[in-house]
Order: sequence, then structure tokens, then C-alpha cells
Amino acid sequence: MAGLKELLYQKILEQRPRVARLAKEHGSVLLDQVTIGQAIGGVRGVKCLVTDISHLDPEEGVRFRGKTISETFAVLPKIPGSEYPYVEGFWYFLLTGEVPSIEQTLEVVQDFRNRREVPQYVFDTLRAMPRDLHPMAMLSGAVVVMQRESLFARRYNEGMSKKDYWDPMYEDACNLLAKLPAIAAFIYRMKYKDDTPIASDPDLDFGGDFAHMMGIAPPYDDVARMYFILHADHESGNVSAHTTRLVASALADAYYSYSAGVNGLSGPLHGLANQEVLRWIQSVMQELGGELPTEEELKKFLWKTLKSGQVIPGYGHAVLRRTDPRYLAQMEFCKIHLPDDPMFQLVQMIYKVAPGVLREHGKAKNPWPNVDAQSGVVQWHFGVTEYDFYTVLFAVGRAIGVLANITWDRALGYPLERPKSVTLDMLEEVVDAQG
Ligand code: AMX
Repeated sequence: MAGLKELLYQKILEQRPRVARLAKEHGSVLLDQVTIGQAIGGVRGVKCLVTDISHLDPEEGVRFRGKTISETFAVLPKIPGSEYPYVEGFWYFLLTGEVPSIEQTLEVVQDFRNRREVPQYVFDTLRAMPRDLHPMAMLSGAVVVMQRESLFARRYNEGMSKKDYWDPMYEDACNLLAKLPAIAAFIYRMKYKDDTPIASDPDLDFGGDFAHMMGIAPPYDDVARMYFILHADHESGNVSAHTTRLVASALADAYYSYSAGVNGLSGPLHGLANQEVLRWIQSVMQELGGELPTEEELKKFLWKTLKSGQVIPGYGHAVLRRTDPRYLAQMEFCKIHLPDDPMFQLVQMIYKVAPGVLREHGKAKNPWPNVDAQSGVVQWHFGVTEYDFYTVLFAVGRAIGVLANITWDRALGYPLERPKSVTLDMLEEVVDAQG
């Protein structure tokens, strides 16, 4: 058994009795209550999901396995000369909660290299799709056709025991994750670069190989590592994470489940916001003849967007109530690598002006920027100007978190998700009964 898989199995054996004890001895302890407002308001804030992979504090932002973003970046092994850690080491950390040594990280790097090759029929399927299809639809389709590779589905059909579910789920998760950089880069080069794919370099790591297959020189390899880690997980209630887990709870395999999560990520209120930010910034620049606006002009443009009934993309959040630390991490990168980029300067100006406008507007509970307000600027600077591709990058990162989660879900035997619905009549009856 490989090092990571063996450690994961030890951790699973440690955690199983905790879940069993909570379910058996404390199953009736009240965790939360649900108001009518929450039932008709998107289940905001109701505590009814369990994950140890990451946690989101409304003020502080995300912690991965208990560590803040900067702690995560600081402790994980890096390639000499790189500012950001190996994605493979981060995968080890998310799965086990333990910081890997460089040797343990390199084992995963090698393991992923062995799993990297994408079946030719996936590329053939992508080539058969209309070129003007959104790249998120391409990604979702590419992943779902690979379902024929699922070990979980095969072993389930052979009659596997429940206690073994985690093993083929882990194998599927690693196989799928290791292939995503090649699939994403293929979509990019096929759709936007006259179908000129670049072959994987067997000597490179996850982030480095992705940059290489995109055809973009360093430090884009570090951009990729940073980007994938920042987008990996945001606890379990967001649409992409929750969709993946919901679908997996029916014992659908990792390919079906993650593909469903990708579809959820493609909504403009979720992952698609990063392309919307760029579209919005472009329209500001266009209206002002390519010039940077003054703060007054920007304010007018923000109000124009709000008055036309649209949201300011990249601002607000369902849980966060402060500036997203994922936004700040990218801002730090921009300050070092692209301080004079006009688009970065505009994003900084929006950061100065938009929270005040949103507060005055009085609707958004959180007037501060989220991860998507900054991420497109970094991509644009390094030549990825095709902004409808940005959510694919988010999706590759999100795979790390959701695949770790569904591996653990199978390991801990979490059941089929099935919340209960009520009718509007029932809600009114509850109100009347309480007088
Ligand atoms: N611009 C304008 N209005 C906003 C707003 C924004 N950025 N953010 C929230 N609002 C509005 C909502 O539309 C809602 O209006 P309504 O009462 O007329 O329906 C009201 O403020 C209250 O919303 P909320 O409770 O503050 O937010 P929410 O939990 O319902 O939604 C989110 C959260 C992210 C969908 C919302 O803030 C939004 O639409 N932001 C812009 C899109 C975006 O950046 N999405 C990416 C989020 C991060 C991610 O998942 N990638």
C-alpha cells in the first residue's frame, strides 16, 4: 500500500468509532433549529453538514484542516525556488490532516504522474463538441464520459463490502484529479489556440505541468499552484461542494459526482462570478475609452449596475462577513508580481469604492470582495484573456476539496442525503398554530 493510502486508512480506522459513537449515543442531541426564513431562504446558516477537510469562519475565512491560508502555504513542501507548495502535498494534507515531508510529497507527485494519462476517447469526445460550447460544459462532459474508468462502479457491481467503499473511491479520486490539468489545458488549447494541445511533461508536478500544457512560462506554474490550492475547498455547504457530496451520497462514483459539482460551479452566483468580474471590468474600461476611471466615475458605474438590477460580481458572500482571505492572498501576489498592471489598479480601486456603495445600497449582508473579485486579473496578466475559461481553473482547484470529501464520506459510511420538504400550506399552519 502506498504511504498516503496507508496513512489515510489508519486515520479512517481512528475516525470510524467517533462517528459511530456520535450516531449511537448522541444522535438525538439538538445541533441547530431551522426557521421558516431559512427554509425558504436557501438553508442559510443551518448546521446540518459534517466535514473535517475545511471550515469557514464568517470573520476569519477558510481554514484547511485547521490552518489558515498563510499557514497552509508556509508549512507545505515547495519546489526549490517556488513561492507556493506542491498541489500533491496539499492533497495529502487535506486527506489526512498531516503535513507531509518532502519525501512523502514526492511520493504523491510520482503516484499522480503514473495516473496522469487521459484516455484518447476523452480528447475525441471534446473535439466532437461544438467549439462555441462553454468550457465548463466541456469539462463536465469530459469528466462524465470518463465514468467508464470508475473502479468504484466496477467493484460495486462485483459486490464489494461497505467497509471497503473508501478504497476504490480513493483510487477514482486520485485517477481523476491527476488527469484534470491535462483535460483543462486541452480544452483551453483546443478552444482558444487553434487546437494545438501541448503534451504533458513527465518531469513536472501538478501545477508545473498545467502551466506547461497551457503554454505559459513561469511564474504561471506558481500561479497555478496558488490558484488550485486557494479554490480547493470552502467547507461543505457551497453549491459545488454540496452538489458533489449529494450526488456521491447515492453511491454515484467520483466521475458522476464531481461532474455534477462542476455543473453547480458554473452558476454566475458561484464559480462563474470570476468571468463575470472580468466582463464587468471590461465594460467599465470600454465605457471610458480604455482609460482607468476616477473614483467618482467608478462609483457611477457601480450604481448603474445596481440600478439595472444586477449584482456587483465578486462582492458579497453567503457566509463570509469580511474580505475573503483568498482575495487577499491573490492581492499579495499581484502586489509583488504585477503592481503596475492597469487592471490590478482598477481592481484595487473597486476594493476602495465598492464596499461603500454596497453599504449605501443596503442589501448585501457582506459588502466585501470574495475570491472571484481578484482571480481573473491574475490570469489576464499572464495571457489567459479568454475569461470564460476562468471557472474551469476554479473547477480544477475545487476537485481537490470535493474529492477528499467524498473519499471520507464513503470511509465514514455517511448515508444517502435526504432532507425533508414541507408545503407552503404547512408553513402557514405552523405560523397560525404559534399564533
Ligand atoms: N451586488 C448587489 N447585490 C448583492 C450583492 C452584490 N454583490 N451581494 C448580495 N446582494 C443582494 C442579494 O442579491 C440579495 O438581494 P435580494 O434581497 O433582492 O434578493 C441581498 O443582497 C441579500 O443577499 P445576501 O444575503 O447578502 O447574499 P446571499 O447569501 O443571498 O448571496 C452571493 C451570496 C455570493 C450569491 C451574493 O453576494 C452575490 O450575488 N454576489 C455576486 C456574485 C458573486 O460574486 N458570486 C461569487 C461568490 C463566491 C463564490 O462562490 N465563488
